[in-house]
Order: sequence, then structure tokens, then C-alpha cells
Amino acid sequence: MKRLSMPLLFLVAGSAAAQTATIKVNQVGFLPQSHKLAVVPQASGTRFDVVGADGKAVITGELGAPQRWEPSGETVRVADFSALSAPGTYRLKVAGLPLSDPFKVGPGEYRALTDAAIKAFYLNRSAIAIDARYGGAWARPAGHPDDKVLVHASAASATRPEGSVIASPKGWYDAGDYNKYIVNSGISTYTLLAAWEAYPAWLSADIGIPESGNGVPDILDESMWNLEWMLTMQDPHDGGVYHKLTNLRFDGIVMPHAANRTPRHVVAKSTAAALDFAATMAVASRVLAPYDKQWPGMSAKMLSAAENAWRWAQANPKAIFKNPKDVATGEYGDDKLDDEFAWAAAELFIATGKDGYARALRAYDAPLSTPSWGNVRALGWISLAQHRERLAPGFDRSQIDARLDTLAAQLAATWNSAGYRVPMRGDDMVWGSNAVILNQAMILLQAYRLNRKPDYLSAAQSSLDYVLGRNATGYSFVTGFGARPTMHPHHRPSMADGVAAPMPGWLAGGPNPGQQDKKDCPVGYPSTRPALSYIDHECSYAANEVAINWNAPLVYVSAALSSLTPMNHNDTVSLDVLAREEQLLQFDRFDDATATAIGNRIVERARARDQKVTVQIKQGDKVLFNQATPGASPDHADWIRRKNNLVARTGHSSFYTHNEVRQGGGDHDALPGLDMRNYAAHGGAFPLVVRGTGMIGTITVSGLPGAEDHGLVVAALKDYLELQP
Ligand SMILES: [Ca+2]
Ligand SMILES: [Ca+2]
Repeated sequence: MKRLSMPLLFLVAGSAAAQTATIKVNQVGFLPQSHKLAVVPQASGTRFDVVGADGKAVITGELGAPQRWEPSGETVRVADFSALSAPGTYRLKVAGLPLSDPFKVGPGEYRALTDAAIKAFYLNRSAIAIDARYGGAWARPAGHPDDKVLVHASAASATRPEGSVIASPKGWYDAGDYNKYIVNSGISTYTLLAAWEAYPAWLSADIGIPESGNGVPDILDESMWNLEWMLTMQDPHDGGVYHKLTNLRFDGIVMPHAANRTPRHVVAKSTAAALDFAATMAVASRVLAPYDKQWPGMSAKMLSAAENAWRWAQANPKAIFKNPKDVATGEYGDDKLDDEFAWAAAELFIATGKDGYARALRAYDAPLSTPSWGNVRALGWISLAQHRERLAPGFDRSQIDARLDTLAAQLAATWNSAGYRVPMRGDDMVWGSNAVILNQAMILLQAYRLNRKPDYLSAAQSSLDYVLGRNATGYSFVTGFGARPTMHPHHRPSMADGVAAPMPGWLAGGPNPGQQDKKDCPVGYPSTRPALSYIDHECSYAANEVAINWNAPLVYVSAALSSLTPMNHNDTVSLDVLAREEQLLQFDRFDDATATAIGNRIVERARARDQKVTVQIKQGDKVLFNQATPGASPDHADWIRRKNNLVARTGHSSFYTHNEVRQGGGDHDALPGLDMRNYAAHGGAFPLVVRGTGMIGTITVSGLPGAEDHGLVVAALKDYLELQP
């Protein structure tokens, strides 16, 4: 930790703006085809080198023109080294400045980041011990069982008078404290579920939680931990939803199990809580529909809970939450509820197709702005964009593109003109500013999916760069990631656990010129400038706390960039990995029923994600299974025929051959000696092998990019084979 401040101290003598006189770069790294920028303070040099581990320059370029950035008060130049795509570890070098922090370039560079950002939710679970197998050094006993929670006077009703005891276990601790708030849980859970809906391939990986390997993607298991808690916060007698479950006062700086034993309460029902609950449950009901076997009846139960909460909000449209006199925990107060009505209406419309919800959506309509816990309007439009193909008739789909593009265009314009090349303006630097910039990235990414404007993807990459080090403070704001990460977050377990390193994978709130904690901190802020209003100190609840609604967009944005950034032509998958897959995914016996079960499984997965594919399973010349999801193209049949021919010839999956050819520098669309009208070296056809017999046929998907077709087959096979006795 001492090391971190060395370069700054080194420069103090020569520079008035010591803490800013370093090159700022994303300290984690980039995908080969990412847009790549660094921010360079004014120095003698006007050129930059990117140097490899051996110190030799691999790329050299001209710095951009000097430009002032008001939020930090600096004049900076930008280095654009997007041309760098070869995997490796690099630094930037500019005459007159210390070398930059190191960063990596490589495929899958954000895998560890996405996984750690999801795992942070696990580590913040209430009512369960964190096992060392999954939590490592951050294992701990269970805290806050919440199996006996009191109904607070503010929440009393005829059927549940003050002091009634209810069970409301599970859920995530909200932030650095140990309380649970519906409003903030809503947007956080939504963001994880939306990430899954949009980027299921990247997010199917097991991350090492108790539910890993159970056949359900871990991000959904993790979300379920909180959804189950949220369901308990609805009063079954009237559909209303309690605003929060908290102590009367914040716990001390202790571990969860050592927190005070005074009773916890559910506090007042509120309109905001009911609507955020309704929206989140509507989303969860559609996302979990394919998992009815694992959670019987859950999807239907959630949809009905959502509609009941909506009805309560209709009947109680102005129940604005204020902390009762005896309750001092977080308020999450919001008196502008048009956006909550609009969000819930959008999600319920997608879920049910009922015209009443479409009418409500129109009634509460307004232009979009960057989402946050108290401003949720844009969340509904992200969902509408995701589901635009299957919205009930009568909904003007062109409106979806227009709405998201209007906001994304504003953000991209700011990004283009700002000295630091970020979409965030000085007045966006509020409490939790790091989540503001990542929520801006969510909008940019969703707009990019609709219209593929390259600036939107680049501006979203810049947003991730910002939180990982390309900001005026030079910190990577994600614990455990980068050369100079946040080390002292305001987070009770990280402060009380006796482990030197903070719990990894958490995003600090970030620069906040409000500096509301100034009087509570033994160290001063280095500056009053918005972009420099940050201290890495445990005291700093205003700039250095962590929170579930800040981590969720980190999951979303790292997954989206990993999925949307174009693939480098040099990016291939290891043949060893693919060969092992082929060894592993074999059958002891195979018959028509097996084919039907696997085929259905693939179709189910594709349908759940709205993917247009054709699935075929063939034994010899006999087709055992052939089905297409709605909207699949008739062309798929020919792709399947050509991919199958390749598998019959090579004995390997078509994805294996695709990678083999590319790794050898060849063109996969022109295989020597083969008539490519009858062969296709694209992923999606997988050899059907019975142990002791050999290859008897193929299991094939077509319709998506080859890697995804292949991924769909492999995921379904893994699912199926692991579940066999
Ligand atoms: Ca799982
Ligand atoms: Ca609001």
C-alpha cells in the first residue's frame, strides 16, 4: 500500500498538481479489439510509446491536442493506442513522465472482473455463513438470520399490527451497512437479471458459490438469494411492500454475526417500494420461466406478486417514504414516482401483454435520463429494447430506438468532447458517481445493440476504463483489481475482518464533491474539484462506500463489453480445451428419447434468450430431432448440412476445425481440397459419440455466430450429461 503513493510523493517537489501528474490508464486491461485510450498530463513529450514487458516499444503515436478538463482542473492529452491488439502486458511511456501502470491486452480479459463483481454479492449475503471454499480469506459466520422480524408501528395494519413477528430471511446487505432496502434491491437485482438476459453466454460461467454446478447459472442463483427475500417483504394481505428491513440504528463497525442483537423491523410500506418490487418481480418471472423444474411455481408466483404490488401502488400512489422518528437507517426517499410507475408498467406489459400496462406506460411517459435507484425510467426501456420483437401488437417499436438513441447520443457527444474522454460531466459527479458512469455505459451499450454506432461502444469502454484507473485520482476503484486499487472501502466486513486486503470485486462509490463525510474523517480530501473529491479511507461513506446498486452495473458493463467487442481475427479457442470437451461430452447409451431430451433442452435455452436457431440431431442418415425457434431462417438447414459434412469428415466439432484452421493462419471459408458448397468450418455441429462404439451422428445448431451455436450445444450437453445418474 505504501508503494502506491510513491510516484506521487516523487513528483511533489516539481509540480503543483502532484497527484495528477501521472499517466492514467485502465489498470486491468483491454480486449484485443477494444477502443484503447490513456490520459496524459501535459509534459515535455508530444508522442507516446506503448512498451512491452521487455521495455521495447511496440506502438508509437502522437498525443492528442492539449485540452482542459474542468472537473479535475487539468489540461491533458489523450493517447489513442487502439491499434495495439497483440496479447501481452504493456505500459505507456511519455517523455518527462513516469511509466504508466501496467495493463494487459488479451481475449477474455474481463472474466475475473465479471466473476468477482458477481461474487461480491455472495460475500454480502445475509443469513448464511460464508464458506471458506467459496469465500477464501473472507469466510465468516452467518449474520442477521432475520427469521423473526418485527412489524414497525409505521408498517402496522389490521392483519399485522405493530410488533407482529414475520420471517424475512436471506437477501444481500445493501452496502457498507447490514440493512436491506427494497428500492435499492430492486434496481440491483434488475441490473443482474438484465445482464443475464442480454449476455447469457458470458454469464453462464460458474463463479464458485454454494450453488455452482447445480445446472442453474450462478448469476441467477445469486439473484434468487435476494428475490426470495424481496418476496417476504410483500404483505400477503394487501400486496403492499415494506420499504426496508433494518435496525433502528446502524450497526457498529463489527462483523455481521457480531452485530447488535436488538430486533430488526420492517418499516412502512411505500409506493416506490411497491413499484420497484413489481418491476423486479415481473423481470424475474420471465427470466426464471425456463427454470420451473428447479424452482417449481416460482415464475408464476413472482408474476402474481408483481401484479398485486402494482394494484397496491395504484390504490396508494402517494405513499412517499420518510424515516419514522425512531428509525435512523438509510432512507432511500424519493418523491418523484412517475419513473417508478413507468418502469413497473413497462415490465408488466412485457410480461403480460395487457393493454392496461401499455396505457400506464404512455400515461407516465417522459424522456430518458441515466438510471439510478431513484430514477428508474430508463430501465423499462432497456427491457423494451431487449424484448421488442415480441411485444404485444400496437406498441410503437420505433420509439424504443429513438428513446435510447437520444440519450446515448448526448452521452457520446460528452464523451467525444471531454478532456478525459468520458461520458460523465462534472455535475454527474454525485454520491456514487462511479455507478453513474457505469449506468451511462449501460445506456450506451443497449443503444449500440440497436444501431451499432461504434462511438457508443467506445464510450462504454471508456466508462469501464474510468473506474479501472483512467480517472483523475489514478485509483482503480474496484477492490482487488489493478495496480493501485481502492484498499480501504467503507464496508463493515472489510473493516472488521482482520484481513488486510478488502473483500475483492467491490466498486467504491467514487469522487463526490459533496464531501458529506468531511467532518467524520481524520484525513482531508485532496481537492474540492469534483473529479478529485475522493479519499481511500474507511471513514469515507460519501466517496468510498460500496453498494449493491453500484456493483450491479459493473457486472453488466464488463459482461456487455466482453460480449459486444468485436473478436480479433487472432482470437481463437485452445484446441486442447475443445478436444477435452469432445472427450467429456460422450454418451454411454443413446436412443430416440435421449435425442428428444437434448434437442428440447437446446430449444428451451434458445427460446429463453429469444435466439432464432434451428436444432438438428442426426444418427447416421436418420433425423431424430429437428426443430426451429420462432423466426429461424430456412437457410439454417443448409448450414447444418455443410457443418455436419465437416464433422463426418474430421471427427471433430466444426468449431474445433474452425479454430484449427485459423490458428494455422488459414481461411476457414476456403479449406484446401474441399468444395465449400458442401462444407462449412463454422461452430455449431458436434460429434455424437457413444463410448465403445464411436461417432454415430451429430448434434447441430445454426443461426447464431459459430462460437455461440457451439456454446449452445455444449451447454445443453453438459446440462444433460451431468444430470444423468
Ligand atoms: Ca449454479
Ligand atoms: Ca423516482
